[in-house]
Amino acid sequence: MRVPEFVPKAVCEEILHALENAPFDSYGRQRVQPPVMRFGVGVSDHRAEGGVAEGYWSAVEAARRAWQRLGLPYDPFEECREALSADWPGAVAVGRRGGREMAPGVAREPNYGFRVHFDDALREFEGDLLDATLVAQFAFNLYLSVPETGGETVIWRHRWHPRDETFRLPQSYGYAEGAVGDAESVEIKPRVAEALLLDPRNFHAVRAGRGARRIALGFSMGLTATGELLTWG
Ligand SMILES: O=C(O)CCC(=O)C(=O)O
Ligand SMILES: [Fe+2]
Repeated sequence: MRVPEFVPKAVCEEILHALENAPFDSYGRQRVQPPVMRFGVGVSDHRAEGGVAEGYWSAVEAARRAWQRLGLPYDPFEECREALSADWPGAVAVGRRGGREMAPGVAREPNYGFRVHFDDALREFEGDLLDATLVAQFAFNLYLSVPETGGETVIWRHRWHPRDETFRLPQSYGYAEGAVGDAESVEIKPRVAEALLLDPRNFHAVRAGRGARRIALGFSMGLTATGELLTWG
């Protein structure tokens, strides 16, 4: 689903301006190659024995303070949740695990792209990641800055199958392009202020871009068995 001007362009510009000089870190350099920069915390970097490492919670707290230091007069992730609420009859809230609120999301900068991969909380974690049963998942992206050339998001009509593991790149989150073979695909050239919601179980990738930074606010979303939309980073 593509939603043009999901939040007003001026709001996107303001968030981008606040992030322009912010200290981005990189995702784990072994797992994520080519490197992707991020501001904020994502739970995928804090997996331990099928669960969530204790260090995630201190990283969530540190990220909350880092976002506050940007001095924006609102919480950008709350703006996104409010915009989602406008079209959703149930609650839209940050998910909890063991009663503790997860990270609200992350600003990601995959200037060199993301490899072919999928995201699925049900496969990545043992049992329920959140204090809820998820019946569907989405990946949410709100684009703040996009490259002049490249930077496309590609989504394939292909979901994980055990034989895909022969294409797994060693130590990486990603797969060689052969995993998707000649599956049907759609290529999206993101626009500023546009939101993209995709089913992250479909294999997807981001192509390298040139000419400008590719910065998006991103979070995972789950639809619960009781009709709530829960978000996490
Ligand atoms: O940046 C994008 O367009 C997609 C990034 C991605 O892999 C995701 O949202 O799961
Ligand atoms: Fe992804």
